[in-house]
Amino acid sequence: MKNPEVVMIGLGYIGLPTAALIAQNKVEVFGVDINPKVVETVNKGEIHIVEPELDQAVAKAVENGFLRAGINPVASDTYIIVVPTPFKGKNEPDISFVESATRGILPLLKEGDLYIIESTSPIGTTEKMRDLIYEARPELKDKIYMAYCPERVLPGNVMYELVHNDRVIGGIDDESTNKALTFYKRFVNGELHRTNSRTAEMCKLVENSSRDVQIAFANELSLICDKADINVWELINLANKHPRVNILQPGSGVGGHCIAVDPYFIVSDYPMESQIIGTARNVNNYKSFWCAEKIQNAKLKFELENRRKPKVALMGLAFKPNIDDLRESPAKYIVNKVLQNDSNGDYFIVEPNIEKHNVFKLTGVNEAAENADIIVFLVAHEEFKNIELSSDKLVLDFCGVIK
Ligand code: SAJ
Repeated sequence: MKNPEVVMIGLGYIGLPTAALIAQNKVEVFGVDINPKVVETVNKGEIHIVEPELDQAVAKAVENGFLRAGINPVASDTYIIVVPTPFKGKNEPDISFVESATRGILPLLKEGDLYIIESTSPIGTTEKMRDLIYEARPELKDKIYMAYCPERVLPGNVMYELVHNDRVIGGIDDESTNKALTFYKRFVNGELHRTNSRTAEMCKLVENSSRDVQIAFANELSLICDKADINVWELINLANKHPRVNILQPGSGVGGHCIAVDPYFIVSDYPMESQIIGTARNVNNYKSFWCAEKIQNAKLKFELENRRKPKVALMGLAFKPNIDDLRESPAKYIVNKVLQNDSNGDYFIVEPNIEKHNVFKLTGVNEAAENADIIVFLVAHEEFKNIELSSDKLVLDFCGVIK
């Protein structure tokens, strides 16, 4: 069998859509994943993650013979590393998956190959991998091209954004940057911006940290306004009428696998210098804890006033509005915390974007809203915006559903 033009290592939320996009352009891609189930699913032309339009893209690419998958890498001209970079210990980035993916292709590398890392990585990772490769294969020194090229796609809109977003491309030298740029030009319509690998690594971390800091500002305002008896939604709306002010929205915390995670890559390596970035993480984490406390207090108050326990509707489990993704979700954290403290309570748990959950018994939106005494909005899903609420209900709106 002919060698594929591209080997994609890691078939997750970014690797699989990227592999499908490249294959759609009639370029042969071989996807690699350590999970045999993922490999089997992809080879059947099916997908193991939720992302609009990805199912058709993978089905077509596999049917047309441009995408196949395996457990071990095969020889190619371009290798793209899109594996997870989790944490070890206390918020310390763990690049061992990037390292083992790199070691896996060491024997396959040859002069002229292009090696790209897309995984979110601490500063200096690409240079570390360059040193690792040169040490094991000294004859390849300065003879392969290496670059860091982060993605910046929004879950739920990945297939569109992969093509249309601008990208930052940072090589270990100018030739590498040029080679990577020529490669991405074949699939990306957005502008491609040249830099070095360290700046590209930092750029990815800074984009998400910047959003985290801005959300922390909004969340901090929500705590202050709660004490000061000011409607934070009205306040932000009014402040944003200023031509140079653009405050984001407070919520029940910050979730997902990017914004709540990437700032720690900076904080862990530059703890003294990253005071604001670290504090923003703490503020956003504290916001979820504060919401759980607010719910407890509202329940106790209701019980004292009515001499019975309230029925509580907990509205939303996803990590942000209008998606079904519960990973790293502040809403789910709050629901768990509330239930932990009161396992005999009467709760309706609502998540309109999923049908069934293996831990939580789910209730429909209207049924919960009609029967609960206290209604807590944890996620601003569209389905919640038109609920008719009778005036006897106590509402805790942490994400501006009612405003
Ligand atoms: N959130 C707020 N208030 C806001 C906006 C968001 O509380 O005003 C919360 C959301 O509810 C959610 C969290 O922040 O819990 C993150 O949601 P998000 O929509 O801001 O971002 P993600 O995590 O879905 O995707 C981000 C994006 N990064 C930026 O917008 C800078 C995306 O472009 C990145 O590609 C992605 O992270 C990633 O993979 O790094």
